[in-house]
Amino acid sequence: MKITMKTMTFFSILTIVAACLMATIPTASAETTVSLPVGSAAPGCEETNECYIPEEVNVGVGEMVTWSNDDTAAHTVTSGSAANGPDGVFDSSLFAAGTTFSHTFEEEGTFDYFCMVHPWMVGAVTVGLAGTGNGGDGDNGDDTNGSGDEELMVEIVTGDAAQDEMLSIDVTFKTLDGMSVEHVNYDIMATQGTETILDDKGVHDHDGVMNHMSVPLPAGASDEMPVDITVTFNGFGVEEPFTGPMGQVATKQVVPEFGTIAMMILAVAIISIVAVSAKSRLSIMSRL
Ligand SMILES: [Cu+2]
Repeated sequence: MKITMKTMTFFSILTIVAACLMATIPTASAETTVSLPVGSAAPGCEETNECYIPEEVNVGVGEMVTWSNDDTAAHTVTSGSAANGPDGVFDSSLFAAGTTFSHTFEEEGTFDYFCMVHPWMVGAVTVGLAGTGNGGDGDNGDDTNGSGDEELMVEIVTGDAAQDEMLSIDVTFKTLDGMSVEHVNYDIMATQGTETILDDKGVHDHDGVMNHMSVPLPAGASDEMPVDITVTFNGFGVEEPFTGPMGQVATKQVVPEFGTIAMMILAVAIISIVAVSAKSRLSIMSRL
């Protein structure tokens, strides 16, 4: 009988040890990798849901996801959405081509994410066995923006983007009818490769037209070293709280080509018009 008791105690301890091992081993070893493929810095990958591959992954609580930047441009993996902005759950900030970013998910839920520089890049991580039952509802909340009638256009015009010269960036806000707007608040960031060349936060623009100058460019803008400009709209008003659609992001990529066409493009500057709307998703039109 005593032997049995000892045996039972022994097995209870074994069971506890085994339970601990089972609880920790899968957590430590599970890893999911998502690729940021070549070309995702240009719009188009969203048409086949291949800006992050795979676009959606499912992991257990405590598991890690690693994003591998297999592109030639820097990107971010930022929780939230382009429409509503970062939600603060995780953020890689800019990470360079050929590097990785990892995040361990400790809570159940569905976590949408996007690239701050290229907001057409979107993906989602669902955490927990219950999977789709928890967290995100798959609706990124256009309905929470309330005043869906305000439509704004951001015109981003850049000057010559040569090495060691400052890049001039004119930002003009207008309505879709071309009417000027007042008291616009926004953040503007520009990057080239891994370098941040302009980062102005909390800009207040009382007549809707503003010029920004970057630091001297590390390199002339090219296909390999494009300049990415991101404008995040923070609402209308002179004092907080600001009103109107907030957190919308407009982006422009400056890639002057060298050659005959490039000379013309550089001479007239490159104009890109991005419609920012609370109702519709970002639509991007280019105009030379
Ligand atoms: Cu990106």
